[in-house]
Amino acid sequence: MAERRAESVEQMNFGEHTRRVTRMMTVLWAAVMLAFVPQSALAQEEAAAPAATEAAAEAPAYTPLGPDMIKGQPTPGGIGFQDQYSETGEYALWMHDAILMPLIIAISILVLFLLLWVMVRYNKRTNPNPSKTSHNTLIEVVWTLVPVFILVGVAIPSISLIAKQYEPAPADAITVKVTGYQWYWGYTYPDNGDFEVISNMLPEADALAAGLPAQLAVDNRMVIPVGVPVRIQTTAADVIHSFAVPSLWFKLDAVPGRLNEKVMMAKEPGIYYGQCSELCGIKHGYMPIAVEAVPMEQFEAWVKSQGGTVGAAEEAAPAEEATEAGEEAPAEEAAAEAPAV
Ligand SMILES: [Cu+2]
Repeated sequence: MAERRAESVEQMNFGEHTRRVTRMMTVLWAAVMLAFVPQSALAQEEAAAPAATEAAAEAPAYTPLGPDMIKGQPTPGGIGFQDQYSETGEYALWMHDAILMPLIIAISILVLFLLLWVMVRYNKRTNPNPSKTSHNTLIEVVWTLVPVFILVGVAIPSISLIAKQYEPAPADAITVKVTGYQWYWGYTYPDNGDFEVISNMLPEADALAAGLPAQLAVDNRMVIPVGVPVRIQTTAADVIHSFAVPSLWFKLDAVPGRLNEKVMMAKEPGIYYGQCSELCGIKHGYMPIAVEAVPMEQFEAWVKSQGGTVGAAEEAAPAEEATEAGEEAPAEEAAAEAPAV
């Protein structure tokens, strides 16, 4: 019996060990990234400096984020989720790491232990006279109720995660209409003059020359303000596509003739990569998504640089205090995070 107990303890240790190794690899990766960030950040600033001083006499000019600001992208050999940069994503990651994984590991180890125990203790040789017991009410009640409690325990955070994911956008949220085309993306900003940005994958050589990941980097990113809920509406012009950005916990099908809606929110400035996630034709694998989250002033400067308008919605609608307060709060929040850029 003691030996068997030791065996099960060893298995538990192995589970812990695996987690620890995964954690260590994540920390190592982060350390390597940190070591490279300062140099590339400096290079970026130097390169951008002359242009910025000329143009930014009145309004702050828009400067695209450099490779040092890439936050959401797949990593070689990664087996877990990408780091999360939205509240929903953080909650989902917590549910996976703190509830689902420990539960799955514990149940797997328990079942494995029970199987081994029966095989070793109750085989024909060690247990020649089997028990004739056919009913045990207590055990039957327990093994019915325990799984019910486990399922209810999983259902509570699970249902609240679904609810969080489909909370409608606040009335003053900025809208971006995402259109899937064979095989590229179009981003329209109906609240800012209705201009459309067409986003194509960069050729591999161009991406690598710019220090960006091949097959993820694009010519024109979808720019959004940071810390503000963005109403994403997806549709498609030809076949079904799917707009997915894992590090922002976002995936929504883009269906021709339909408009799907979901809130996107980035807590930190950065570049978040994604890919079309619905098999849509021969170049399905070559229509990546790049979301760039920047502070509100940078977002507004970008909108102007695209020929769009800023604040048109406020002029059109009667100037209600509630609307103003609603729009100022996120801007302040974004400004507070600005030094991180
Ligand atoms: Cu597609």
